[in-house]
Amino acid sequence: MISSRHSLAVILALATIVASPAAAGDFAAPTGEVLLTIKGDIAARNAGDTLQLDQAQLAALPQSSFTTSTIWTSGTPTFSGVLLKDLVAAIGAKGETITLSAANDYTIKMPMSAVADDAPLLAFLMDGKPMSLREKGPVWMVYPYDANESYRSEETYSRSIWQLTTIEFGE
Ligand SMILES: Nc1nc2c(c(=O)[nH]1)N[C@H]1C(S)=C(S)[C@@H](COP(=O)(O)O)O[C@H]1N2
Ligand SMILES: [Mo]
Repeated sequence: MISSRHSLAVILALATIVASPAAAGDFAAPTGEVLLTIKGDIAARNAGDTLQLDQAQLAALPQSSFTTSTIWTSGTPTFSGVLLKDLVAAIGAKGETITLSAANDYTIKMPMSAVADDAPLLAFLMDGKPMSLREKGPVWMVYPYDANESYRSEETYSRSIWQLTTIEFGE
């Protein structure tokens, strides 16, 4: 028979385990093609100082999607993937500045403060399908341009980096 004091201790211990967020760092090595490499001030790593993510690992993070026209596509595609804010939370990323780089050497910097609740989205599906390099994939950072006039700005267009390969968190 467990004493009530012991039961309380067990309950408190279990409650502590349940309340702790999943430890950042819980990422196995990618088994598929690496779509994103993340560097800098991050708590989760699986390849030296960096975190490499394949599509299955991106799909295992919290998923979001929105439907919007863009100045680069026709119609109103639905983009699905991981909100940058959810990636930041999942991997314990910190720092003032985010530097994003593409396969074609295009690079942009944005402040961490520009990571909003609704955008940007690291999209890896358009209308439910992976995007080829020609279609600006495999990862395209997009905004819900139709939903908010402030997203139809040159600053946001310049941040809409396609063929995104690398994200670095830092000063
Ligand atoms: N990978 C990649 N993404 C990019 C760019 C680029 O050159 N390469 N140009 C950016 C800039 S500065 C803007 S304004 C828009 C340009 O879109 P446009 O080439 O259709 O004018 O995409 C952004 N995303
Ligand atoms: Mo631009």
